[in-house]
Amino acid sequence: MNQREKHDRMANAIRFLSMDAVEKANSGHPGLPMGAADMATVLYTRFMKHDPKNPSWPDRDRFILSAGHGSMLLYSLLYLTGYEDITIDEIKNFRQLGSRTAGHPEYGHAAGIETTTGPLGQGLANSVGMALAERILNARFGDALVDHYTYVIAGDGCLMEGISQEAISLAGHLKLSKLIVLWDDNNISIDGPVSLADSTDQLERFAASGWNTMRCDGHDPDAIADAIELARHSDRPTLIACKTTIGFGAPTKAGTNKVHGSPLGAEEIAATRKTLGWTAPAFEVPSDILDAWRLSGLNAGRKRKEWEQRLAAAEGEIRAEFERRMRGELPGGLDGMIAEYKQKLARDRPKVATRKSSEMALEVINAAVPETIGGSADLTGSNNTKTSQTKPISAGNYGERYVHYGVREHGMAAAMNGMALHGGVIPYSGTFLVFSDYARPAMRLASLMGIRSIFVMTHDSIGLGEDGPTHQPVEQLAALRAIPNHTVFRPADATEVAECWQLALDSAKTPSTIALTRQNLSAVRTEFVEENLCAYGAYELATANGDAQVTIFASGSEVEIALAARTALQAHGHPTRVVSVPAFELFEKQSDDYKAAIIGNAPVKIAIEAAIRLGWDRFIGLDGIFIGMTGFGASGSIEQLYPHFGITAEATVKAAEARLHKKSH
Ligand SMILES: Cc1ncc(C[n+]2csc(CCOP(=O)(O)OP(=O)(O)O)c2C)c(N)n1
Repeated sequence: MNQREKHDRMANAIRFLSMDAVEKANSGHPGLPMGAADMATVLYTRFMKHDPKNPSWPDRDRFILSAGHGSMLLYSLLYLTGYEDITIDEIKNFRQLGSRTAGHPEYGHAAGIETTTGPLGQGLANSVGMALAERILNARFGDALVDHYTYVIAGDGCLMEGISQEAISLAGHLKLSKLIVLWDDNNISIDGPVSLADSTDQLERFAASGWNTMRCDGHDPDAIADAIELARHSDRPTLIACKTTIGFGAPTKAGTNKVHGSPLGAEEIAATRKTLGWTAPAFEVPSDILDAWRLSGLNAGRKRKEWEQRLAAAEGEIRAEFERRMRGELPGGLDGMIAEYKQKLARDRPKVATRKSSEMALEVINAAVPETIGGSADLTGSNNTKTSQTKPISAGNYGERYVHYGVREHGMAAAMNGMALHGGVIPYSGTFLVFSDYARPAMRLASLMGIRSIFVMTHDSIGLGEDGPTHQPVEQLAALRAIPNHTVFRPADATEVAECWQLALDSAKTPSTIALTRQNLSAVRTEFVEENLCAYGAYELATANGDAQVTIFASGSEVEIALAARTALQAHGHPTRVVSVPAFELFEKQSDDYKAAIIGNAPVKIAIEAAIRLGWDRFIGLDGIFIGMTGFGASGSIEQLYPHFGITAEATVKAAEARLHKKSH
């Protein structure tokens, strides 16, 4: 068998595993794996630095199948190269409940799945963060420990998605030259030919965004290899347009949308076996071909051994720091520094916006935690995400700690996810809370994957004032609270901000949103308590001077309104307690007894949040009083807006007393 025949048979192993698995599952996408099999075979057998036996080795090349619907391509590669997580039984159980081989690649299901893909374009945007994290760690730890490529296979769909432009323009700007994207240029998407909906010259577009671009025949292994080799030496990220035929080998369906997302059917599969000269039954890979694949995995693994020697030879402190960062463990000193900082806050009681107190907390954190990488989507001065330790990262200068993401919220959030997935860095970055809508698909994926991306969302209510309703979030808090495995923090003062940051950093498997104000807030936590009270999600901030007639629950900027209302109500003879609610999700994790005690049984329950009611019934019940927003905000000063929308201590007192009056009659 000559080299070309061997390549063809190795690629055909991917094709048949994929079409047979889709056929058995009776659902899935055979077209992409069949079309991209040659690209993937060249990449994995000639270039990929990976070790199937030690799959999470930190300096492995990252491979991202951005076109996640082609998941059988990835599963086939992992099985063939010898990843233990993906056995032939897993391939046979493709798409079945409980299998590792889910419909789309799910991060955490199996080693070798570097990120969850499926929403098109996300993987491509993650890859930018991975390639950036690689450069950041390389600048810190040197070529001996960190020096790898990030490879992507993207489809037409990934390139049509808007997020792709944010991703590629950021990558081009930062000259992430170790990022190599293989575009499965097959002219077909679901509705039919791509020409139905798009006539972009993709190479021109990428070139205009600062990329190196090439074309090749995506079924010619040597042409693909030559292109990848050139790309590896480029000073810019590279797009290789690999011209392919979707469903390559299927005699009647190849090259059409019929092969995109449904099983080929027994007849077409039999005909494909004939066309490609494949005699092995379903799920059997001829032993010489499986051996060749396994050998490629073994050979690739040698690079890991060399790397381990370099790590062993590294200076003890550097090695320990590298290993700590890659484990995702925070440095030991942080908790002590936060406790000390909280003591200072209890003394100073600063009256500042929580966005400002976030900056103050970050000043402490960034000094103690060298792996935090800050940023903003062009709102640095508003988000207060930059501290004295963080200088801008730029092309060729990756040793710094601040990313100017540009006006690219979605690309930013997805790149942050890529950084978190890469490991060794902890990304946090900001925009206005209302624009979380622009970042939300990536925020949702951070939650689904269970990774530590920290989203700083400032200007968190009508309190931002004059910019008006386009900029004033009303439903965003509820919308973010609706995402499973996502903690939405809304701290009320500088102490709560410090505690929320500590919780966000400690939470390695849950992403966080920290909602912060533009306006100044008084300190509501005036005594030093070492314990992190925000960890309870909701806690009693002020007790009632007697059997509580009223409980007021509030978050963030509305806590001080709640406290003022309490003072007035108590002066009128109505014992009132105030519960601060910095994080709904953490409250739900407490014991039933704790939750019952916090909710309490005051006859009147009120919640105050300058946002919609959704979610607050959990605290106040269906008949509780909600002081907040019922529609969009308005342009005006904060002094006008809060009274205009009835979010004041006076309105709270009035509503409480009216209800108490009614109850006593
Ligand atoms: C954000 C998003 N929108 C829509 C889809 C549904 N979808 C899955 S694949 C696909 C077409 C993709 O075409 P292409 O990338 O060319 O893949 P190919 O047909 O070559 O397999 C669409 C619209 C999706 N997965 N993600």
